[in-house]
Amino acid sequence: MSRLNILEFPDPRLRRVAKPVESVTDKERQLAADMLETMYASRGIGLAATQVNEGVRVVVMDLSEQRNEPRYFINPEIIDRQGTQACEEGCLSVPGIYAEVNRAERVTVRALGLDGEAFELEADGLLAVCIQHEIDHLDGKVFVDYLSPLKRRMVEKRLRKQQRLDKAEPARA
Ligand code: K1U
Ligand code: ZN
Repeated sequence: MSRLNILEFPDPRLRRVAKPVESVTDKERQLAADMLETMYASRGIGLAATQVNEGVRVVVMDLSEQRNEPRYFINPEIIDRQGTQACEEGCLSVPGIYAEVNRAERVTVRALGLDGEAFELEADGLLAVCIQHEIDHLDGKVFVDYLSPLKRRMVEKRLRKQQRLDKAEPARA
């Protein structure tokens, strides 16, 4: 397994719409394993292939406390949504920024697993939020798109400053 580089907002590559996987092969399984390692190393609960500059519809997640219940979604689609909820979101591509976003409260997602078999999952709470957040990534959307223009400009300014500081003094490994 290897750790992948996570693109950071406002990188234009985060705006690309990912292509469906035609058939699930070892290539997709290897990508999913590398994405999972990257997500765990970054202390995230989800990661979409777009964020690691791979243009395919692959998502990994793990919301368990022990970080031992990985979930894989290939070609995920929301087939039903109900209610609304406001949830504080973060994003590994927008480091250090958290903001409340309105999402559906409950969703039903249809996807393929790593074995290529279709499955459906009903989700609510943080799992529902995370699924919607990750599918947005596959469609080239980032959670800051839901913020007001003023808040979004503030986020962009803060990130530009942080990126300048990181360039001047890269974090030691
Ligand atoms: O897609 C990503 O960038 C991963 C993102 C997923 C996510 C978290 C929270 C709400 C929606 C989507 C993260 O993992 S951010 C880091 C994190 O672990 C976290 C942040 C806020 C609440 C819970 C977890
Ligand atoms: Zn994200």
